[in-house]
Amino acid sequence: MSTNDTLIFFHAPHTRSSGTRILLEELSAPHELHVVNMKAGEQRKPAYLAINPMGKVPAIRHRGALVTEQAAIFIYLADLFPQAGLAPALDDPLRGPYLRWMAYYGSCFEPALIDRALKREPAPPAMSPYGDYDTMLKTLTDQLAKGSYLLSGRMTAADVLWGTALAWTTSFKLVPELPVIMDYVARLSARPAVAKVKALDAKLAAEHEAAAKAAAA
Ligand SMILES: N[C@@H](CCC(=O)N[C@@H](CS)C(=O)NCC(=O)O)C(=O)O
Repeated sequence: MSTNDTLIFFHAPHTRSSGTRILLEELSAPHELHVVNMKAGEQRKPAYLAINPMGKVPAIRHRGALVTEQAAIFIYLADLFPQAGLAPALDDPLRGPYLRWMAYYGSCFEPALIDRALKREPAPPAMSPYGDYDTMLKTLTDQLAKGSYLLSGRMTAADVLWGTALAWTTSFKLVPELPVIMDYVARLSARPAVAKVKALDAKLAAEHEAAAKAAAA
């Protein structure tokens, strides 16, 4: 039975929320899964818009509060389960860089990616939140080149975010398959949590596909 303390996770298979699902696995975080069937357009229906007015996943609800935006969700969850060791503590010198790379994802990487995907003329570098695409990417790859993980030797929740994001963005050819990126993606993709979520998501996606076919018949 759900209580105010139940962690509710709103998820659709094969979307950005799959990364959150991987993090929940990595954290061994007990949660209640609420599946949003995007094939049926549930994300734009009143029931889901009442939860997240943006109509987007991932979203979580915990202790009466809604958390959206991957970076915020990742920071929140990794702090909520400190025993998993995926969040540098507040007084850890790595806390600042950890937050930096979480925020970089949403404020630099994603806007750059969407401009590139849509072949849009980017804003002038001084006005753009990410400067220019090449500088944005080089800043990231220079960091990745320093060690196995974003914060060198230590894997954190930021790697779960970036590992999943770079896996789909390289496969969509939005990010070049540079060795430094592909090595990182391979390292993070080899984790058991990723295989587990892949299988769970494949099952969910098949159910949504079958429901869509049945509705159309
Ligand atoms: N800014 C959001 C973006 C989330 C997002 O774009 N989610 C997509 C799935 S990959 C979505 O829910 N799309 C549904 C829609 O807009 O209809 C975040 O970082 O969490």
